[in-house]
Amino acid sequence: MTEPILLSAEVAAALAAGRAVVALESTLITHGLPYPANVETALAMEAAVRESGAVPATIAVLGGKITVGLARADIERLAALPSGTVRKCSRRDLPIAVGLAEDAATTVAGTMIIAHMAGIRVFSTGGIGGVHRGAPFDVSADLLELGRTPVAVVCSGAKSILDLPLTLEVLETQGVPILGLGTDSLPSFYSRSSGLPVDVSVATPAEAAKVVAAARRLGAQHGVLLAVPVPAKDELPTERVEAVILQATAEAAAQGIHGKRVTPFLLGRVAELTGGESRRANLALLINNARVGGQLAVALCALENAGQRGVTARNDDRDGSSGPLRS
Ligand code: PSU
Ligand code: MN
Repeated sequence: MTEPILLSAEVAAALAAGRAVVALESTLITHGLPYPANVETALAMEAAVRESGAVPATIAVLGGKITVGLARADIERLAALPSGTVRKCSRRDLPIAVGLAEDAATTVAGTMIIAHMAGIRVFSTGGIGGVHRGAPFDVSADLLELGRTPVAVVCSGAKSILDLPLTLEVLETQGVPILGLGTDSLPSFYSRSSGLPVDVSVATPAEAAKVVAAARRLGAQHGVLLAVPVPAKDELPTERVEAVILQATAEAAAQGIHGKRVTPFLLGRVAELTGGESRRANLALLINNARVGGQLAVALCALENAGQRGVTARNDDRDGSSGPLRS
């Protein structure tokens, strides 16, 4: 007995035909961005995936049903719900949301789990969770999920609300390769570089696809991270962001905010304190990551379809019995 998944007709058809599909998360809609920027961004990300030739699959739990490929009306409904009324759904929340027939928005971890259940190999988002500054036991379940679920996650690193050096240590322990698209350095969300190294720089999404395909051939049970810097024209200066983050982190501590509320609180405060500037960078990188995710998914399909033809051809040669001219 396994939990059924509701797939949209378009996503079901794409998966059945072996075409490229990119998963998108829903926590950024309910807890990451304010209304109406959240709806606009979610729809713009779907459009960017399509422009790359892939099919978008925004994921959430709706009335307890695991849903892959939200309709526009579903996205609009989730986006307009008052913040705090939708469960933020990471790994431990999934049985609660499904068992109690709730609406829930999936985090990076929650989205990876469902994408993998549905057979989707690529997922695009903005920033992953990490290890919190000054609270090294507050390790996002996203990092552990990357260590246990084979989905490629396209992101702009993690926000520097987090302790990025410790975040990299946990990813190393979890066995997660980190690829930088056109960069040697881990991006820090609003800024193109954190100064910390990635494992390897790849020139194109197609080169990243070679690593993702190899991980699959190796039977890897872990994810791969493709880190993509925010487009240069939309970058925010590191110093500007840092001052705001220190203030927001201090406020969270003073107000006794903890657990799953920490990240949404910090995201909200940083957005308030940097105003429109941070929003522009945020939207630009989300849409760019959706486009890159589409390119990665398309390249992965091309590689693996070519690989399958290669295997068939060799088998044909060996048994010498097939091929149109031989019958
Ligand atoms: N970072 C962002 N924007 C977000 C999130 C993180 O810049 O919207 C969301 C993602 O859904 C991520 C989650 O999976 O927050 C991490 O929450 P936590 O730190 O509680 O694990
Ligand atoms: Mn946490």
